[in-house]
Amino acid sequence: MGFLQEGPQLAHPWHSDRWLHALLDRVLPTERRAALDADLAALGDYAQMAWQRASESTRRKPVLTQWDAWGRRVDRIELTTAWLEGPQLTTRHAVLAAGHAPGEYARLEEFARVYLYHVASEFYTCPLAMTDGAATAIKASGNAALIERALPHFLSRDPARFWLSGQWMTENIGGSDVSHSETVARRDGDGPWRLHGRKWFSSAVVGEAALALARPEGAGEGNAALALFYVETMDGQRRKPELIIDRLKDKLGTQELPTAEIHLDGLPAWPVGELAHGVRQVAPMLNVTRTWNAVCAVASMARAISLARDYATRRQAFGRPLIEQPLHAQTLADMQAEFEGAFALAFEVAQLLGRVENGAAAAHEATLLRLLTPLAKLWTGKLAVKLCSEALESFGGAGYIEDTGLPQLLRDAQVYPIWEGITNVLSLDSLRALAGEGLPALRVAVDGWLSSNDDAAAAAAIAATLDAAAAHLDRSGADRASLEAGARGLAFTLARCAAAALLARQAAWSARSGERRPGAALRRFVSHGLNRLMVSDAGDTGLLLG
Ligand code: MFK
Repeated sequence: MGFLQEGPQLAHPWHSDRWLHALLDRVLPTERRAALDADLAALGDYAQMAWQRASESTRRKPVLTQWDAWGRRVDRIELTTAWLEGPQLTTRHAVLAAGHAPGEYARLEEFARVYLYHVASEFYTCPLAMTDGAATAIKASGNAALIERALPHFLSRDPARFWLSGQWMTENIGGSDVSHSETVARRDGDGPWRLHGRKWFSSAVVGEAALALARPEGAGEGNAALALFYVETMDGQRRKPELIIDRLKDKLGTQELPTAEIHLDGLPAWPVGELAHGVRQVAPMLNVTRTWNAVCAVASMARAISLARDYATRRQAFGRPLIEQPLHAQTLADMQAEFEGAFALAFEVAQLLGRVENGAAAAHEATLLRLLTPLAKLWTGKLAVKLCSEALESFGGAGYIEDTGLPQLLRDAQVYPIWEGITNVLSLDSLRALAGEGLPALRVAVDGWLSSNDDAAAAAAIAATLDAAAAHLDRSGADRASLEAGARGLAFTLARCAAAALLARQAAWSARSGERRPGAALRRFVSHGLNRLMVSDAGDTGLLLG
């Protein structure tokens, strides 16, 4: 046998993660920090076991069986092992319950768990995100009956009581634009509301509940006439016959996740709030699932970089390990700095969410959260694809070979910019947030994050870029078309400014104990540039597309 290359080893995702350690050490009171350790270590153990298991087994996908041998409609879905383990594992480690516990740190403690668990979960985190979002939207609705009925299941620490919830919005006619949704809610006299229609992407179809947009019969056109309904899918052990699974989607990635096309044929439903303005009512859910999207995107980046870095110590080329090759090292360090910025921003959103929900936020922080949520989602989604692609390339040909487990990272990452609103839709959403006091709130926050900063060059770059963003907004503000055309560039610019200021805060804190690494991440991140503003000539755009 000739030369055999050693494959990459996965370092323990919790014990080896200096960013999460540093964040939790900086933010959490000592006793809360200590209480978290056992859950995080266990989720890290699970992630390492799952990586090992995946490398030793053939990949499986969920299988839908629609009819049994005797012709009975069953719509049974066989799940992968990680999915079967999901309820037990996540209730034992209180992944969702932690986020809804009282106290301003609840969301940070939840998302630390999510970050460590996500890649190993095979996207069981998707329905968990929706369940979290459904719990949040139902709480926000103030609907006492639904709160009492659903939340003890959604937030249970007991797998036997635990329910997953879906989010049924997308229809053939609209993904980003739900205003033409065709699902109708009908009511016979005093009987229950019943939903009739077709939902085109149902990611948690194995769940026990869902929140669904539907148009009450006779209500007008447009999205204001849509209402938000709560449904339950199971009748004891059997799926309700009014919920029909047409087929599972054949997707580029997230293949363990059984995303389905479904028909609702009179499924009983309860209004969550008033019988209109369903989009407004579902918004708290969207903002929570977008935070999950950002944290999960960062988790995928962490995995890709961890493997690429490890491999660079094991692979020799041109007489030395890859990590000693200047250009390879430069490439990995560039990835690292971008990842650290994304990590800082995603977890800032998680902390803000906890503070706002628990009444511990400063005056500007609710507005800041509204702005940073779409920014974090859209920027981390794009970055995950870029970094996972770069990580695969750092393995050369091996990165393109299925049974290394590496291509899956890239395929899965491609979902982050798509799910929960594509980059352009999220960029437009950030304009909604900027229409109020979004930019002033960001400036107040950035000033606070930079208060102990000693990197004058970074502070100057951030200030100059925020000024440029403000000038850009002033210039294009009155012209909606040019404001929208530049929304993506503006969103990336603001996300990068926020991330740089957050890196500066972490660097200043770490420098106190002589830790110089975060300062290097800040310098490298800023050197990649903060300004991504794009002002393009509308006439040229027309010519190019003509
Ligand atoms: C592992 C990772 C975990 C992630 C889980 C992923 C699961 C993946 C499954 C899916 O992808 S499910 C499909 C997700 N679909 C979307 O995310 C839809 C994308 N489209 C949008 O986001 C649109 O912006 C949206 C449909 C929400 C609204 O578009 P419209 O119809 O133009 O809304 P409009 O009229 O501007 O807003 C209606 C109301 O909602 C307004 O409030 P008012 O009624 O009080 O005026 C808005 O201010 C409010 N609103 C909209 N977005 C909001 C919001 N409020 C707060 N936060 C927001 N983000």
